[in-house]
Amino acid sequence: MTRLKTEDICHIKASLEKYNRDLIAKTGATLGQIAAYAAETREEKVCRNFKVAVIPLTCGRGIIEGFTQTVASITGFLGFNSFVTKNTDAGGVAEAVEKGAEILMMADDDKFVAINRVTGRVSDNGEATGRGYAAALDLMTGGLRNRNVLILGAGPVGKGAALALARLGAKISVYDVEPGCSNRLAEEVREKTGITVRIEEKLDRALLVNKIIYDATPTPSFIHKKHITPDTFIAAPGIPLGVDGEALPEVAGRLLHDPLEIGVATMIYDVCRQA
Ligand code: 2YG
Repeated sequence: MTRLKTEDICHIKASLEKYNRDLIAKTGATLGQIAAYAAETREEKVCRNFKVAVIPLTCGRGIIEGFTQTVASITGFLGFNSFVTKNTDAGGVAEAVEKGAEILMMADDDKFVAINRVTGRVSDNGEATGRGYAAALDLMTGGLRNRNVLILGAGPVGKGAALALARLGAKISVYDVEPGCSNRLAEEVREKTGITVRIEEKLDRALLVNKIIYDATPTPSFIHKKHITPDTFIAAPGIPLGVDGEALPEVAGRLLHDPLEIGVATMIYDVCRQA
């Protein structure tokens, strides 16, 4: 999973209203409705009484300036009472509990999690992002049942996507630069859902044949104008964007891409939905 940079996220807080209107235009649903769909619940069944604490973690490569504030702005936008702890690490966890936060959110270099202290529910950003984008793609395309979807990238997000897309009834192909990763993803999807995933070995052919593309790779600018038709839809949770500058105007109205919003929204709905 790519490490975010401050410049990837510093615009988010000020543009959440516009981002939400853009989501409605593309999918017919708000950020909250997409997250509710992904968390298999409904907006009205999500308990907003929970207080959310976002805790900065200094381990590994350390703090990303603006990261915890941006996460808190997204959960705040969705109606949750949210704050960033003044303390970091263990002190931040203690402060969160002392201030009565039921939901703790924190990220080190490998994992970004949401924890509901009361119910014990945990949500992982990679899996939640995969599922959140699958839900948004289902809404944007008018329904993925029996539709071919090409997943690019068989990592945590691609796997979360594959499991969610299988549950939505899509016919899934997967391409990864490491064929072994594609095989492992296909194996796990078959074990968990019984669905067979097609393995694509030629990227260019796969991009020319498939109209619904799920880009879960950390690779920039490999989807070109020749791969885009008026029927092309792209879900691209990965940073940087796989669609190159020439292709972008051709698909902009049918492209879902954000550095944090859909993943964070799905995480908080995962851990706050009522049973
Ligand atoms: O607390 C902090 O500021 C830092 N410890 C946060 C570090 C986050 C590192 N992880 C990433 O940048 C991404 N994996 C986050 C999720 C990306 C969403 N697709």
